[in-house]
Amino acid sequence: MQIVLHYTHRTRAIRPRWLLEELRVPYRLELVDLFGGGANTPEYRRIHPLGRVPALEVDGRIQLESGAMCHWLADRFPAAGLAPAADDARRIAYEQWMFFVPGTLEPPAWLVTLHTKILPPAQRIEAVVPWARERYLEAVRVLDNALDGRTYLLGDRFSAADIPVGSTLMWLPDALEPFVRLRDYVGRLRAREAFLRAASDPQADTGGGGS
Ligand SMILES: N[C@@H](CCC(=O)N[C@@H](CS)C(=O)NCC(=O)O)C(=O)O
Repeated sequence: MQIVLHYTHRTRAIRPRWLLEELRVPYRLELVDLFGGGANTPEYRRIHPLGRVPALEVDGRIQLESGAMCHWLADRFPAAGLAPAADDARRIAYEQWMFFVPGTLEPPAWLVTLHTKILPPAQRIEAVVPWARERYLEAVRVLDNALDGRTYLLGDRFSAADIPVGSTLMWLPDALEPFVRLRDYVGRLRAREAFLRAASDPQADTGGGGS
């Protein structure tokens, strides 16, 4: 099986890269110069019609959406034990957390990031920020409660659901200040060898942690 990940460092593309590192399956990174306009070429738009990253290519078939990539890859390589089987009782929570990220956690986190860091100052709408931060914190509280007595979202074992959840929590570290359980959880995720490999800059001579 040939797996190619169209990748830009320090983007959501870390999610499938992290999962591939957890799985230890061979793959190739195809670097996309997103911030230099490299995703906005006709060639790249044939891969990702929106000109975004990541895009996953498996034997020539393309998949978009980082969450779908985590979901599919974990099911495709069951021996790694990163996704409970459909008849496993933990699958119910697993599906929930996988969809919680694009549906509930990420939208307000993205609004805060957009209107504080990404958009040019003239385009930012300040009034959006406290509202979005409160919505985000509501979702964060749900996760904090879910981790009561658990090492990872599903219990003692790391699963693929920890990747989209954990990588999104890393966007706004200050928001986690009051949540000791979540801070410890993110610390555990950051210390994983697969995360450190996935967070290393593929263009640097030596690796290093990032988000
Ligand atoms: N829901 C998509 C979001 C993809 C996305 O927006 N990626 C960002 C990088 S984190 C991007 O390529 N942005 C470029 C743009 O919006 O033009 C996913 O999770 O894969």
